[in-house]
Amino acid sequence: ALKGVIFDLDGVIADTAIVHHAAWKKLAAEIGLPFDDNVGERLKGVDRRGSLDILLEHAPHAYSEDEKEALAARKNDYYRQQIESFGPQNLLPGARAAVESVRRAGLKTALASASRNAPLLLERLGIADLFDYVVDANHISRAKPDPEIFLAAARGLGLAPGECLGVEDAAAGIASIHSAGMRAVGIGQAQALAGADLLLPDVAAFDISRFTT
Ligand code: G16
Ligand code: MG
Repeated sequence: ALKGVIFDLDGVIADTAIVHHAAWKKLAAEIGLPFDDNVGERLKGVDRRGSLDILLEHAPHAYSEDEKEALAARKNDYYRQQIESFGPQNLLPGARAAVESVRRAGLKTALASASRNAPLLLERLGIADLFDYVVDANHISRAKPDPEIFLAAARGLGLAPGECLGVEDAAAGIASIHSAGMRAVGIGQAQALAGADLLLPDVAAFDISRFTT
């Protein structure tokens, strides 16, 4: 039976997918690289360095390690500037209610975020106490689509992967959930989420009774 739900943060709970997107787009323009929605979609859920590598796929020349470090730091500065002013108003509509409904149904809740900024965001959004366990990029060594982060979340909840459900807005996240041996709920319209077991337009449409009855 289902005993826990593991939520992604950016794009599921927090309205930050658009902020990451804008920061990468700004960086791409500055260094003269193409950036369209297709690239934007591929970056979702992928960690900072992995995202940069995708962005640089079409770069006309190679970048040194130091240059890559600097570019990743620059993108993070743009992102941080935006979330500096974040508060509970930046939760996605229905996000708090969705997590609370899971708790009320007697299930455990965890957060699995590829972001190193997750602790700051959780604090700003005022939702840290909604989760029984939190795993972010600071705790793991292999990024989504590797299953490590969702497996760590299940372990933290004291549950078997098969007892958990993952909720994600990114293709890399759905892949991570599935390789962890969990069922996946996709949030959004993207073609890239077609592999999800259930696809919902937004987190407000998440209804835990669909899985418990
Ligand atoms: C998020 C975003 C990604 C972002 C990644 C790393 O993951 O979806 O777009 O690149 O975190 O973020 P940072 O640069 O803040 O460490 P998630 O898993 O919460 O969707
Ligand atoms: Mg996400």
